[in-house]
Parts: sequence; structure tokens; C-alpha cells
Amino acid sequence: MDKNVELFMEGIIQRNPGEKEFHQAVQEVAESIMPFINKNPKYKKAKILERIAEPERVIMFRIPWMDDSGEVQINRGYRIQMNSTIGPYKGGLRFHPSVNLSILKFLAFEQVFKNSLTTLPMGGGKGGSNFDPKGKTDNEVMRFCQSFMAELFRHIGPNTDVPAGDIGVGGREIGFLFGQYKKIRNEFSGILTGKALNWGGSLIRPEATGYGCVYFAEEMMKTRKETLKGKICTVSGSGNVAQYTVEKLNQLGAKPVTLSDSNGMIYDPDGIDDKKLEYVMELKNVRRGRIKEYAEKYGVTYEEGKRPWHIKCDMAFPSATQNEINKSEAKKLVDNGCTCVSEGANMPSEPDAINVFINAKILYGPGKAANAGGVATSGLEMSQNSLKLSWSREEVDERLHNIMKSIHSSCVKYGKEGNIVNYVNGANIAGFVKVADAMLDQGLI
Ligand code: NDP
Ligand code: 2IT
Repeated sequence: MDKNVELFMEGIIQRNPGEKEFHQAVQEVAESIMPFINKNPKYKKAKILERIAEPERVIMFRIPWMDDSGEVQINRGYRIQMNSTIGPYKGGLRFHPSVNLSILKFLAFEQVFKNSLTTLPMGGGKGGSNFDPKGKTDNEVMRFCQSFMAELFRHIGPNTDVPAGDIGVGGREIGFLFGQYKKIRNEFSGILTGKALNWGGSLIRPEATGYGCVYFAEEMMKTRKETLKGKICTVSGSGNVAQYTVEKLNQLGAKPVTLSDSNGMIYDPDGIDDKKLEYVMELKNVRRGRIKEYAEKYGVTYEEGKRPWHIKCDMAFPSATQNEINKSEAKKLVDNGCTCVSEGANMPSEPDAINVFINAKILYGPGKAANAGGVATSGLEMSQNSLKLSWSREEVDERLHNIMKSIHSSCVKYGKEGNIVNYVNGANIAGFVKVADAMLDQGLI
């Protein structure tokens, strides 16, 4: 490791003990940025990298609520307000039992660079709780969301901090959270994105992360004069991002063949077509069942406890969670002929896996670039809320598509190495420059 990165990481590890996901995310960025900073001493002198890795504010709070049997439950809530230099804090809320400070700080840190790449005026934040929505009734989820917002409301606002969904937070949860905010503040304003259409939401926001991730893959493939037509694609997860990744892959003539959840994966060599996707959406979004049922319904393979990376494919779309591709899985993908990985999830590839992709010179689009379509469309939802207007499906989709093309161009601008593009360096440097320059403009903040 570069000596400067090593010294910098020593400080990070000392100040943030035990936060391994946060260390991982910061180190990846530091490795990309350090050579750039060394060539541009103004950033070094102002200690921008050190400042950018320190959250502006961390909020942690108690969430007491009562379950259906009358028992008191206590969860922990968080909001990491990481950086507001180029706009209000913006980023999702995650409800998952694994949620802790390290995971939310890594996500908030990534969000700063991602939001900068979108071209829209959004700072970075992330929040959530160790609450597990699985197996809870709608009433329990509602009471939890109300208690969560009973504290969060004082820290957010349309010009301060605008949360949205992430793992475990979809339309249902955003509805309960919005209702509670409106009641406490007596104010109808765009304090969350991912709202339903009839109370301030935007068309295409549910689709945006998956669609954007496929648009990004399309741009990467164009650099090698390739299209998605006929490409066999592995997809992990089966939630919001995975579902709309599959939908867009089908629209572009590719063939998605896998999906997964935390219990296992299904492999459907004939392809997960629109009809089967409709079944998945009903299974996951309405019945909230397990992906195993897909295998039973369509008579295909189900592998308990497995992830899909051993299945032969041309392109891979990790869309479940962090660190879901390790080094040997990355090798397997490359050995099987996979030439493109576009990350719908945040930090799904372990550092060793990323090295495998980069060394093999395949097209590797890191999450902060490839999945930025979700937050970008949240930005479009905020614009529509401010204008008190709603744009058509076509208009939002076209804006999303153009933003993904522009993110791709920024990655090429900053990541070109000879005749290949290092999208990791490209995304990190492009995301950094905009925020760093704004921090220089605004003085010691
Ligand atoms: P959902 O909650 O809709 O779906 C998550 C999916 O991933 C589920 O299938 C879930 O399985 C699986 N999963 C979650 N945690 C794990 C785990 N620890 N191990 C194995 N499988 C797991 O979330 P999203 O689709 O919204 O989010 C997926 C990823 O995309 C996350 O990394 C998120 O940060 C990222 N992302 C989301 C955006 C958005 O707009 N929603 C925007 C940008 C990135 P199970 O049901 O069994 O838990
Ligand atoms: O990781 C992400 O970019 C999100 N979960 C979406 C954030 C948002 O504000 O739409």
C-alpha cells in the first residue's frame, strides 16, 4: 500500500475503532484519490480527505415501540449527516438487523461521492435502524416507523436532510414515515423521496436504481462496441433494485437467469421473463415470501445458502448487499467469461474481488457510479416537489438516462488509463473534485 494511504488509514482506524465496513469504503477512495491529491496540493493543504472522512454530525437515538402481543420492543435509530457542502444531506434509510454505525457510516461516505456524480445539488447522508421488518405485521411496521420519525423529524427537512428508502425500506415504510412527519410538524413538504404518486412521488423512482444500473452497463459495453442483446446475466437479491434490473435487462434483449435472497438463490436457464418477474414482484412486495417459492412454481434449481456467482454468465448485477462477492467468486465469474459487472448494491464486491476484476480488465462499474440512478431520480422527485409539478414517465426516464450517460462520461474523463477505463478511480476522483472544490470555496467548515 502507498505510504500516504497507510498513514491516513492508521488515523481512520484509530478514530473509528472496529468499524470495518467504514474502513473498507474509506480505503478504496483514499487509494484512488491520494495520487490525485499529491498532484493537486491545494486539497492536501486544506486536509480535504481528512475532513471528508469525518461525518458533519452523527445522530443515534432510542426507538421504543409495542408489538402486536403488547410487549415493549426497543431498537436503535441512526442518521449520519456526512457532508452538506453541495446540497442538503440526501440518502436512504436501511432497516435490517445487521445495521450498525460502521455500515451506516460506510453508506453515508459512499453517498457523498455518488450524489456528487449525479450532477444534482445533493449532499450525502444515510440512516436506519437494526429493526427487522421480516415477519412483522403492517401494524407493527407502522408503529415502529412512527416511533422512528418521532425522533428523526427534528433533524430533517426539505432544505436540511431528505431521507429515502434502502434495504427494508420501501413504499410502505416511506408512507408511514411521511404520515408521522406531517402530523408532528403540521406541514406537507418533500421531506422524503420514494413517495407514492398521489402524495408527491415521482414516476420512475421505484424503477430508477435498477434501470440506471442497466443503463450504466450499456454505456460501459458501448466502449467495447458491445450491446446487451442476448447476454446471459446473473442478478443477486430479489428486492427493489434486483426486480427493476431484471425488467430493464428483458427490455434490452438480455437474459437474466438468477435471483436470490438471504436464504438462497434460484437459477432459471430459460430466463426470468416479464411474466415470471410479475410473479416475483407479487411474491416479494405483497406476500413478502422467500425466493425458494419461485423454484417450486417454475420447476427450476434452488440452492440453499448460495449466491449466484458460480453460474456461467456474460454480465453480473450484484443487487443485494455489501461484500456479497469475494475473491474466489470474482475469479469464478471471470473464468466463466463474465466481461461486465455493474453494481446495483452498495459495495457488493470485497476489495480482493475488485482487484480480480481490474486485473482481468473487464468492465467493472462500482456502486457509487452504477447505482446512482436511484438517488438521482430522488433528486428529480425533489425538483418536482419544489416546482409543485409532476413530469411524465418519459421525461423522468430520459433525464435518468442522460444522468447515467453523464456519470459514465465523468468516470471516463477521470479514469482513463491508456485504452481502458478504471471506473473505480474515475468515480472516486470525479465525485471528489466537485465536493472538494466546494469545500475550498466555503472555508473551514
Ligand atoms: P430490498 O430490501 O428491496 O431488497 C434487498 C434484497 O437483498 C432482498 O432480496 C434481500 O433478501 C437481499 N439481502 C439483503 N441483505 C442481505 C444479506 N445480508 N445477505 C443476503 N441477501 C441480502 O433493498 P434494495 O433492493 O433497495 O437494496 C439492495 C441494494 O441496493 C442495497 O445494497 C442498497 O444499499 C442498494 N441500493 C438501493 C437503492 C434504492 O433506491 N433502493 C439505491 C442504490 C443502491 P432478504 O429479503 O432475504 O433479506
Ligand atoms: O444507496 C442509495 O443511493 C439509496 N438507497 C437511495 C438514496 C436516495 O436518497 O434515493
